[in-house]
Amino acid sequence: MTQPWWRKSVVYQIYPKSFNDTTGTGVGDVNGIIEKLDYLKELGVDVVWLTPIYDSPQNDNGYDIRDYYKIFEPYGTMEDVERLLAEAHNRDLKIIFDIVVNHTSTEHEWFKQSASSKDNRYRDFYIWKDGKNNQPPTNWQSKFGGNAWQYDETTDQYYLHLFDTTQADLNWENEEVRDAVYEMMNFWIDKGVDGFRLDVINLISKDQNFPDDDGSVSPGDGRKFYTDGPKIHQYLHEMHQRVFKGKNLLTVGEMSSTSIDACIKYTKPEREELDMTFNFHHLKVDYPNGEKWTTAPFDFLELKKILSDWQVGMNKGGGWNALFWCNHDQPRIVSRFGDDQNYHQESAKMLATTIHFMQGTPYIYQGEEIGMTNPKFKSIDQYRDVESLNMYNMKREEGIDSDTLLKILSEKSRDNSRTPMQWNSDVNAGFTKGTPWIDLADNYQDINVEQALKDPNSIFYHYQKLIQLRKEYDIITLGDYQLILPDDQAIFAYIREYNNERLVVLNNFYADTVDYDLTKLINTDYNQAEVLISNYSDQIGQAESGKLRPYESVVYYLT
Ligand code: TEU
Repeated sequence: MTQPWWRKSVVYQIYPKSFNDTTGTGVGDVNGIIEKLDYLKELGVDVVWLTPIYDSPQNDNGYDIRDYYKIFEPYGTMEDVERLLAEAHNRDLKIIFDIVVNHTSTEHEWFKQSASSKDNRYRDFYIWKDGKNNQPPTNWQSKFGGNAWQYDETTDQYYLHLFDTTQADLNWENEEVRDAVYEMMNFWIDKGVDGFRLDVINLISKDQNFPDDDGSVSPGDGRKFYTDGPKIHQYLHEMHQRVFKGKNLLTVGEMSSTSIDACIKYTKPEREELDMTFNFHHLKVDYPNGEKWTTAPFDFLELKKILSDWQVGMNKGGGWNALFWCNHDQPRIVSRFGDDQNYHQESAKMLATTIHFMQGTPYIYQGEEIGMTNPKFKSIDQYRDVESLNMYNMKREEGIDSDTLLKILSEKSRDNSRTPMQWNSDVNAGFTKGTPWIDLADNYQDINVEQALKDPNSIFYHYQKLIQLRKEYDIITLGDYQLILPDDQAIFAYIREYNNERLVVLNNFYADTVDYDLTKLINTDYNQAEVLISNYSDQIGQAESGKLRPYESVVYYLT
């Protein structure tokens, strides 16, 4: 069966600031990415996603764009980017850009104009409202803490910012905004960019009544008035017509608090919106009662249920998932759902197998392929992330002690994934010859790329094999998915089925050994069971029933 190329692809996410510094500034750069393209080829990925590299004051590390047509100076020049595209294409690698169009930096020229007076021609590029009795227009909360409206004296009105106060929401109701966005996206396609990751794209259409939130979810939550909002499908379809159509791109929407039904609509090919979506429900299983800023063990049964519901639901509705454990906003998965001390290799490989045998397009976040861990920062001075610092300051004001907060941050902060890429055991892990913009994890002597490439049993080669298997076996892309043992407290087991082939994927998520019996599990006949991949070197070719040792993972191919 022929399918779009991106259905059999694997994407590698680069956070340029922390990837590879060639100039000694302490932040990574575009030439640093070019230097590592052969490494990415060796891993076997097809596509590279770069988080924003545009000119930006960096209050949110580039998600606050000042100029969509300029490169952030420390990262390099437009010529460097052109060379990156050419070098990638020479190696048959595609590059997708991160497009942030829910908001811009308040330093963007549009915003400066817009804020300058009520009758400026850019006034309606953003969302301005009068206050209510000297209070903000609504009680909606910003995702980075505090009310989502910022008062601006110049014109005596408030502007909306769902994120930081320096990230002002664009007004998508305004046709001129949409035109300007499509024009900018086409500029990058003309440069040779192969697609886009669209930042919080399901938040662009706001309920134009701007009601207060009644607090049914949490005080001033507000999400129901802009998540998957009234005109979202109309806007994405329009974007498809004006930007994507007929260009063979990869488009992936980052969807905040979305639903399966909405994501089917976003990704069903005939609707002409996007190719695939990220959702985050499976990464909230360690947020008890929806609260991120606390420490809690993860709910394993819930994790299985959520991932499985999305597998079955999206397949049934004709949609397509982006599969991932890690990105620049999430703690490292081996520290989170694995064991980064006693079973580092085993659990990192097991987690990789769990997600890579699902239906969808897998994403690997830089360093995940060598099992990079949370850095376990001890001091607030080590943190850089605006969300973490806001949270820390707000909770300190509420009277929570610093040790408690530091413990929470060491598990939940976005900076956990933003520490420099660990290339080798030299100074600063080979990331920079200068002073890194953020501290490294101090385990880089043991966990680094050079080491991983030397060891045939490394996590790196496990990922490499998973990527190869996806290319060889159509069942991984096309097979139906069924969760088995839904109530088992330790094993995440599922079956994929396509024509007369079956895959049985068994993963032990804990450190105790558990028994299983393959014949009982699948409850049908088969002639042959072959082990396709496992994470214990003595597992290959073993019998069909047995034990799963700590964090053991094994995949059977049955015919
Ligand atoms: O993130 C959107 C988002 O909602 C989160 O994953 C966010 O980090 C989380 O809500 C915080 O608890 C995207 C980007 O990936 C993130 O880096 C940006 O900060 C954010 O949008 C704003 O552009």
